[in-house]
Amino acid sequence: MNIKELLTKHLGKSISQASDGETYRALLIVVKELSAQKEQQGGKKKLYYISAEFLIGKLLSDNLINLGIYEETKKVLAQEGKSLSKIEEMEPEPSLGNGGLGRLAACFLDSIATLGLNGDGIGLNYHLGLFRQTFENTLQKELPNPWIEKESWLHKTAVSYPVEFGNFTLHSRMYDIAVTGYENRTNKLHLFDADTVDETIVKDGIDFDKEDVERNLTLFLYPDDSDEKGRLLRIYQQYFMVSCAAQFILDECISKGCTLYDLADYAVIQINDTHPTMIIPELIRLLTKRGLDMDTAISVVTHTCAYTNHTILAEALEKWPLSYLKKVVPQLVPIIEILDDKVRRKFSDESVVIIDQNDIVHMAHIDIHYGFSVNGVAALHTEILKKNELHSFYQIYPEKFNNKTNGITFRRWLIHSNPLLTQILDRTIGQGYRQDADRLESLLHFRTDKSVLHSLLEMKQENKRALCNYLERTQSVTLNPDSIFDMQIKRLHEYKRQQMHALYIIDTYLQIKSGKKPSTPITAIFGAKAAPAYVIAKDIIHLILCLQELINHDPEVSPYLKVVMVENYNVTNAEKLIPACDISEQISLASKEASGTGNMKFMLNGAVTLGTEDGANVEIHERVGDDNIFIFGASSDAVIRHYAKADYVSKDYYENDKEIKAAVDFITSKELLSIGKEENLARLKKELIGKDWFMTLLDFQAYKAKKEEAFKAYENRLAWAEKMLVNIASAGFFSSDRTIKEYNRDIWKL
Ligand code: 26Y
Repeated sequence: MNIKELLTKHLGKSISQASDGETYRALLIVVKELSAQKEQQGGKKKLYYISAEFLIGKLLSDNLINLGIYEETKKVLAQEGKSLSKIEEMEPEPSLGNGGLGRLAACFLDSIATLGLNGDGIGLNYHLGLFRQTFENTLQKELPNPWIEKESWLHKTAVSYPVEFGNFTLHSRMYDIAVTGYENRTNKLHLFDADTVDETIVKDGIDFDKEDVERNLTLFLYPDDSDEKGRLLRIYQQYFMVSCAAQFILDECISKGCTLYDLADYAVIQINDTHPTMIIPELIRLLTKRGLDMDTAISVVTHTCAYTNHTILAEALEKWPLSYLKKVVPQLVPIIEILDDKVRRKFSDESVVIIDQNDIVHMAHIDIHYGFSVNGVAALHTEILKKNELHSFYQIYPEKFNNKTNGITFRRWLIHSNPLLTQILDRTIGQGYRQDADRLESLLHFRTDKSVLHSLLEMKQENKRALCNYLERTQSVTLNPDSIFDMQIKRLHEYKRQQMHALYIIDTYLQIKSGKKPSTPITAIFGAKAAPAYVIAKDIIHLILCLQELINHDPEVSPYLKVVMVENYNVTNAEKLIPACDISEQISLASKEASGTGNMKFMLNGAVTLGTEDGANVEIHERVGDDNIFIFGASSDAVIRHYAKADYVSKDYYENDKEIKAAVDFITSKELLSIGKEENLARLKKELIGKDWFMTLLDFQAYKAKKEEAFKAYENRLAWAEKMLVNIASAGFFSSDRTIKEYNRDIWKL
């Protein structure tokens, strides 16, 4: 049956008679059936990618693309008077992740299936994804973000496991989501849930009783961990996830003939950051219960588990008080004590222990001692791990350390989100790049081909117009598509330095007011959610929203400068924003952004990076060359030295640089205070002058100079188009297919 017949059969009427909602649900069922036909048994060894986050985003279009029926479906719907893009809008986004780490896991699942590898994801079925963000009176407000409807991508299975906590037992339920590769097999994302969870306990925004674990366990992605109850709940969630995962993995392996002694021949477990670390002691516990002696169990598990590190920020490296573990998962405590004891007998270095003198358990240390691989997510990041953060471990286990530079799936971030660019590529270099991203390089042959360069400029212009329409419709902001679209979209964090971008906007505002106007108008576009308890991050959002209010309503300034903060930044918004970007802001303090993956998405879509030598920016720079990227700021070595010597004093920069002083002082000017809240603005200003932990003021002038260079370069459109082309042509390396091939070659060996 073709797609039209399948849809008609499900609808029980013609497509033209069905509503968009009915058509969406029929498509969902048809796609689920087609995906299921591509499931494969087989392969003795299987990868289990365990992650607290899978930021999968909407699935309909990507599944249609991967099944090879996108164009046909679009055509059939059009013939029946329906628009596929309107039907896509019916789908709620599963926002089951915070940002980069969760989105990476989703890109990886796509690539694993696309490469035909035997690998599943395992995580939690959060009923409410990351909060929905609204802006009220220039402040962020958090609302519940439900995504599960009666008809959804979830398939309820019969699989259920008991999970024992200190004071009670919960029974899990496994739900599956099919992951279909591009013209290849279907794998699965297994999401564990508990039938007792009850959405009605959520009240007033995203508040709920944090102690009612039976009813709240899988309600939210990362409950607020600013208080002890929230932190305990995170441990409940993490143990629930890994205990289900361990039981499931052992069951699957045993059903294929595994004796448990040979577990590593059947399973490889990739631990995505430290959130799933407890799978190590849990597996050891289960193996000893099933008859292995302790040393053998430890050895088997060590040969099965591999760990990925995504951060060097101390506050994100998980450390749990032993007392928390005693309360939530007492059965793991004796095992963790044995693991610690073995380390202490072997090494005298206190910095590598598992349970430290203050009875704090260092989760990453469990992964490194009791896993066979440790990888960072970009070349620079891995080097910093080896040289600094994890240096003692690198000396003990040099053979475990390896780099896997992140990547993104081109199916979602090119074919789906930028059909105009996809057409240009198909036309100029053929479709081969869809399976083999390195072939994008052949676009370089057209570097001086004016018709190709013009078609790139037209593509960008058209995408900018579409974005203007979307923002007009959804946020009632009017933008000028002939201005430079300068974007910074990512989680709000001080190290990512949205505040530096905001200071630049203030500086430009003051310049315009004093008569110096930019030659090409600028539109600064932000998208960012701040963690609900992260006070300064919320203050930065407040500042940006106040600037938006002030600048966009000032007739003297707004023809040259506009500011927009997109509400509820998520995967769906990103898909609309990225294809319309000219300048990609990747301005983290060097050494702090492990990799970044937005930088790769922008490059692939023909934006030019304005960034520091940080994370994967370094590798982008290497590939596009000095002429096709704008790099500025202190090097990671210089930054690391500043931290070591504690010699950075932001106040000196504030006092000695008139422009910096004027911009910082403007945060509490009467103009901004008439819009915003004194408490928030004054707190942010004080932070910048008195602390500025991420050295905004240090890099401000270099940032400003480089940005002005970029704006100047934009005025020569044909030369700019060549920069776009080189960026697109050099993006092949950043395909997650390449990343996954490396994981498989060096770690998984499937
Ligand atoms: C401990 C808990 C509060 C926590 C929750 C989420 C800690 C960290 C995270 C998320 C981290 C994250 O998204 N890290 C990002 O991972 C990307 C994929 O590797 C990198 O590209 C990016 O640089 C890094 O910040």
